[in-house]
Amino acid sequence: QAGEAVPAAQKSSWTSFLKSLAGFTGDLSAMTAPPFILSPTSLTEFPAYWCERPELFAAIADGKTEQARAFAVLKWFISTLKGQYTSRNESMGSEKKPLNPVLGELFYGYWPANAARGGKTTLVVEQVSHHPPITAYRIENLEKGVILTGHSAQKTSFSGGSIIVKQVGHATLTVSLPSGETEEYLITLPRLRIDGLWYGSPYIELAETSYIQSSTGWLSTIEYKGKGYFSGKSHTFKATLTPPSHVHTSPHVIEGTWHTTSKELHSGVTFHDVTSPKEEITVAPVEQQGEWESRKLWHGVATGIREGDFESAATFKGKIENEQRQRRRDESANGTTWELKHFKHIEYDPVYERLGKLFKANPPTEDGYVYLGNSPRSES
Ligand code: CLR
Repeated sequence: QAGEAVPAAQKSSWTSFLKSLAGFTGDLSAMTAPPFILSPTSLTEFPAYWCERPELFAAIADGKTEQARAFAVLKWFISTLKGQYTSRNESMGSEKKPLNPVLGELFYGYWPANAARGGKTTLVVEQVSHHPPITAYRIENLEKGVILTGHSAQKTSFSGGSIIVKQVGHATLTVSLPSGETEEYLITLPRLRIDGLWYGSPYIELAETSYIQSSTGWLSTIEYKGKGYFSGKSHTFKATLTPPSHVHTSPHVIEGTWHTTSKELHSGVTFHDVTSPKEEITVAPVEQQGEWESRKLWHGVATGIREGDFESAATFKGKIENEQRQRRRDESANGTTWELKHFKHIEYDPVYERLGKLFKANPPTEDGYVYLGNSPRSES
């Protein structure tokens, strides 16, 4: 039934939200939505999903051959999808509308070192643009020599009752080998469809194809299907890891559902299994955070949302927005621009250009963000 999951008092505001979506293209994050669908978490926290199984991230460095490392990268990537795309359903009952980060917003955290994964793994996130929203991130396990750098933006449209989200941006992963050489991987991102809107309980389905291209020539092609497609099950994928032309081994073919398990087609051996708990990132307590850190910055708003005090949430949100507007006005009056802390924008990402050619990436070039370092507040 329509609006089944919507609180009675918010049904009409949900309906008008859905109506305003029809024919809409662009930046969904700036749209006003009814309170029941608001999440207290900012989008700057989302890059943490890349590393909630830090041992799989670290294990990439343990691969003894080009093939073994490409295989490990694919396994780590597939194992992040459950967290990336279903965790709000698990923690809050449905997909929700995240807080729209402000320019310069930061999110820092880490996963502690242990024997299984070697060194500490750190995350640095910065909101590098507000209009349109773009989030840049860096994840490092320096002891293992595995580094992920990426940026994330979305283009949304509305079609057939669903929100279609094209992910703009990409990630690059580098592995420093004992030989001193560096292996690179270009990671592209799947398309999202947000279904269940009519009922007021949105959830994500992945669609189309994404790629992981290694500088060694190994290529993973990952196809996503939902209910009603090849297996009929939701969250289905098929990944094919193909060797470079000079290597004469047969490709690995993997099938399964990304939120549970998958198998290698020919051997029947389990490929990935995310039914065990993941490990959330460790973040400094709000009292110890700086002004620009996400949980500190949004604390008032998040508390309001969590406690159902939407008036107070709106007041705090209004303060943040006014302050932002004033900053932008001051900058244009002074002829200055906001300076990023950890990243520098580049028109063309050389890794994207070089590796994208190998599988005819579309688009053929993309911009990127180079990590500048400038370590955050140190955590121990
Ligand atoms: C951000 C990058 C992450 C993966 C990811 C997961 C969920 C996506 C999010 C990205 C972008 C913003 C998003 C969200 C789901 C819903 C939300 C598309 C791609 C939109 C802005 C809000 C929709 C509002 C309805 C739920 C009402 O690695």
